[in-house]
Amino acid sequence: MGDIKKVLIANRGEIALRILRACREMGLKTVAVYSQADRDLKHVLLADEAVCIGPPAAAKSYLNMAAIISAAEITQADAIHPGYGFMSENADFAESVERSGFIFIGPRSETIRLMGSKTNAKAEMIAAGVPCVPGSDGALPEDDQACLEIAAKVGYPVLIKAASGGGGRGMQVVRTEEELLEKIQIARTEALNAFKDATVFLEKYLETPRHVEVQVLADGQGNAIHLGERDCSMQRRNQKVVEECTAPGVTDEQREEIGKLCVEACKRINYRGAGTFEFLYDQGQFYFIEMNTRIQVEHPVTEMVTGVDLIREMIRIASGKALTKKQGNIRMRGHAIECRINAENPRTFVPSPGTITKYHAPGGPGVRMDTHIYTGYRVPPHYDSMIGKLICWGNTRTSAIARMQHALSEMIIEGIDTNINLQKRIMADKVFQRGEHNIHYLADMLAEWQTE
Ligand code: MV4
Repeated sequence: MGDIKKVLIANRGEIALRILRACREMGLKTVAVYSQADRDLKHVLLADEAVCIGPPAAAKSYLNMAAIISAAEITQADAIHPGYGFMSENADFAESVERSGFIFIGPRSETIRLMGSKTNAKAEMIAAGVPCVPGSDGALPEDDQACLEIAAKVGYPVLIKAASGGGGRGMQVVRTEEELLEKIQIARTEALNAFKDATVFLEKYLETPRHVEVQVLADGQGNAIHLGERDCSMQRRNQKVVEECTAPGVTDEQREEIGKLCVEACKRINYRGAGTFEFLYDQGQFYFIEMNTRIQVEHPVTEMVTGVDLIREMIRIASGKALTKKQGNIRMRGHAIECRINAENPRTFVPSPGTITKYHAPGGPGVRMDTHIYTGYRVPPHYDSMIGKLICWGNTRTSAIARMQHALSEMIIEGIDTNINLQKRIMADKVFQRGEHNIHYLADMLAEWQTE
């Protein structure tokens, strides 16, 4: 592992700007790579160097490994930060980056590959003592009778998942024995089409869990710490809408217990970088589902509560430095909430690209707006509709919500449709305010609003 003097940012939008800012604070040079649709991105204008890597379609630019590695060669970058999405969890990309002589700011490619297999990831967690959802403990066999026996033992309802899946695609809920075998077939076909791998496994289906995830940092030199948990239950169609740190109802004792287990798991797989352990949280119990080996969209809420700059830590770790922070240095202070700001139609949720004719940022104490937008910026139609994240901190969850409500009403975005009103309604919702929502709540709430 060598020195890092120049970082290539292999991403776009707010996270590219976030990474650029961290680099500047660390005295590192930056290289922006951008598609033809992204010449006017804020971080492209601010970077020391910028390289166009291809046409607007992500497949031909931000997902083009050769173009990105060539840009690193031309600019003599030392390291590549993948951000989230795009190539951030592509083990082949991480491997190519390192084989080309650059530092991948993230885990070793073998770790990304290991966690990409949900069955292998679960086996590691079980070995490390991390609680998992009861299930088939590995791939379902071909034999029908064996599958029926496994499901009967786990108990209905069960959920069939793709081993190479993740993020919720291609799952099948099975409520009775009669439908098990056909649903396994459907799941296998979908998994093969979506992930080129027909391997599926089975778990007990939890009906109304919350989504709680634990943030970790590890240096690949035997040191690992956790930075508490986030609740990401307010979501629609597997897209998170609101996230918060800490999770309502999780006690300091529970945090310490689950955090310790995640740290153990990191040490077991010799994890390196920032990572997230995803759990379903049901009746006060944690059940591991998958591990994300990248920085996540919602990382700022953890930063606001712990005071740790996660992007900075990722870069430090990638340059071979050992973790300086010990678990005892990490204190959870207050509460932070993030509202994702999307350019979308408020009724249909269809993306709403176009020119932002007016932008006024919210501000004040405990208010952080992570965004690349500005007045006159044109939101291109080719990418994700998220254009920013509003993060508010407070001493208590109640004061964080109040601050968020004021910040949302202060923010002005004109020229495109946004979900700001949806966020205002969520913040004013009594069930959310009590912290009693689960992963199905937003869909139910939206259905009710439709009929009002
Ligand atoms: C589950 C589940 C219920 N029971 N597993 C969806 C995304 C993928 N990461 C795992 N997912 C789920 N796994 C069992 N055994 C419910 C979901 C789920 C979900 C989880 C987290 C956040 C949002 C979700 C939305 C629908 C379903």
